[in-house]
Amino acid sequence: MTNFSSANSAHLAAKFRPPSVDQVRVGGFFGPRIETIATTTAHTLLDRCIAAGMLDQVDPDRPNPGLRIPFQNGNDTVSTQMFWDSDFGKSIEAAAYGLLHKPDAALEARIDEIVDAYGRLQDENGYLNSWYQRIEPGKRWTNLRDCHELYNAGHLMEGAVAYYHATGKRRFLDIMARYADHIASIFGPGDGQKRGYCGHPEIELALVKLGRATGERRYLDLARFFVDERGQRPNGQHYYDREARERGRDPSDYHFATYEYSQSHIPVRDQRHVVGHAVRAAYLYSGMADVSTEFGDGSLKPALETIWGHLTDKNLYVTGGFGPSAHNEGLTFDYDLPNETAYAETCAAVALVFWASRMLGLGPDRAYADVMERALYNGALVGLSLDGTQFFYDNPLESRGKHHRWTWHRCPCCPPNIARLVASIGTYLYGEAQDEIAVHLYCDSVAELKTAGVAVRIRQETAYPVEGSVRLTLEPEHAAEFTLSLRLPGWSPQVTIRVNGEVLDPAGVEEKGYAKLTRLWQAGDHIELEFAMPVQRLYANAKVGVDQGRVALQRGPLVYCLEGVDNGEDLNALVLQPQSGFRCEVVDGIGGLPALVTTGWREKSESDHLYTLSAPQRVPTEIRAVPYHVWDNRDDGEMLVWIRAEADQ
Ligand code: FUB
Ligand code: ZN
Repeated sequence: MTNFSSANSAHLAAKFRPPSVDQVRVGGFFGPRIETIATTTAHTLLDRCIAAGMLDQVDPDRPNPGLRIPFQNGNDTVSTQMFWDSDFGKSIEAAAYGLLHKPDAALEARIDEIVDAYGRLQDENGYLNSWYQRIEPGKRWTNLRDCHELYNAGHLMEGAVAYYHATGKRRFLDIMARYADHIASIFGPGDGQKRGYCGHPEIELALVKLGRATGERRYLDLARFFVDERGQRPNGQHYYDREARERGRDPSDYHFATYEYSQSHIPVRDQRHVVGHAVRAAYLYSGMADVSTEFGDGSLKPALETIWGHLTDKNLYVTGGFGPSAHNEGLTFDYDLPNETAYAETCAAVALVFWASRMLGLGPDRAYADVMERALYNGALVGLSLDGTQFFYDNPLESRGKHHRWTWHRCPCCPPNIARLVASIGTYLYGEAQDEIAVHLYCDSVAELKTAGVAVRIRQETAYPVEGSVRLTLEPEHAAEFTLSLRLPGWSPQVTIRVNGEVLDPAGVEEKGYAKLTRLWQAGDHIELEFAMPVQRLYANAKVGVDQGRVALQRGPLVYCLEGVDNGEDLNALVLQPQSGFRCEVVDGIGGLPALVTTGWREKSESDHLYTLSAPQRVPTEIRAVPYHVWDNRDDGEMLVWIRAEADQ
């Protein structure tokens, strides 16, 4: 067993850290979703991972499955994958959060079996990767650019930390700490060490989690090494060029043509644009933000803040998804936000939640929390069906009726990613600092936090996001002075704050979109927040050609869409009237959220001719919108986010 100093030891000085998942008990809107993950999705993920052959690949005592090439036998699900360890890692992580919500001995036993297989697979020296140990032995650390070796390690580390927090069992954590120590012996600035880093960022943020869970600074140092080294040219040579030559390959023979694909084209501190593969990008920026927080390293901030602006001002879908192109699963050019062909991978929106939450490590700032909430409730959550068994990979904002969730995929990255995010949502609600607690998201919940040396229980009572009222009750173990920072969502045009019944002027206490309340807090103190939650019409910048003449509907954090099941066919024949109001309506099968109903027009052509000299006639009709993330949970049909709208005069 590895010896660790005490967890959260003082030398890991950071500003705001998220609470661990076990500190926040979540009910309300996310409660039933977590329950579904705990009781259904967690088992489904393990079932499907194992059915795909992952345990055969990992377990050294099972027959070696060997290299199975996708499509060779006409079935693209029959393939071994070099990133399978990551899918197992994420599935274990999701299941671990499920265990925190609801103990399940059978689920725990299944995880133990997988952990045991990894334990038996692990090399004497600590190395652990089922692909390079069983499928392609002899090729370790030869192709960091393409082969996910450190990415896999990162996801297994995250799974190990989650499982440790959920069960207190050390085995998986010890296995992964040993592997991290081995990685630290291979990679670094020392003589004979490799100055490489993964083509798919992930290990950086995972090492920070491992460092926080174990209290070991060396894991943070390794995370910082990988961040610092990315895109450098030691001795005038990019690491990926060098390793390609060492493999006997021409570095210019690269499918994605540019190292922008993996955000390793230039050193990270020099980067100013969001580029390349979307998930890689947001994972990298998450790691950079973590390193910046943990080391108090302000030199990463200009890059992080400018890249953030470039994403959110020019490249983000209204759903919080990003990366329009299937070719590179990522970015193309500014304002390129096609709707029907949007790739907007579920993992990218999940990763944006990770990144935004880590930007909050530097201090409460609504610019990040608002985007975190947008990505969470829309572009990410859409990836998981209400029954917890079906998953979206790509997320168009318009469909002619043929786009549906699938059961499994030969690249099953999204299902465990959205499941682990939702099941761990409690950690995204808060930030804890030395003398401040930040409330970033609202959801009915009870949190056991700590600040100013005092344990503080915070109870949130709310029907958010159905309604905009939230009541928070504080129970510090004894009276203590600290700051409570409450996010005032940017979408709300009117906010009321009452502390112990007394109304406060939000403008008098607001800083970067948070109400900062500093006082001697006593048990029973309560705060009531009222966020006006009108239905809002959002317009896209004129440079987004495809959205002109159209609006997206939003109420609170939820972006809405039209579905064929409510509105019939030809959703593009529907037009919203200017000024017409909306009423909320209960509709079955959309997770208890309100549908929005208004009066609009349906356009009808006079004849069946393709072109005529007269415009289609407009007939009044009812238009019903439902939250985007619940679409495709009922009957098949069209879907549309950007709705044609007659402009206000
Ligand atoms: O490569 C691993 C994962 O699979 C990526 O994060 C996703 O974009 C998908 O390509
Ligand atoms: Zn994915």
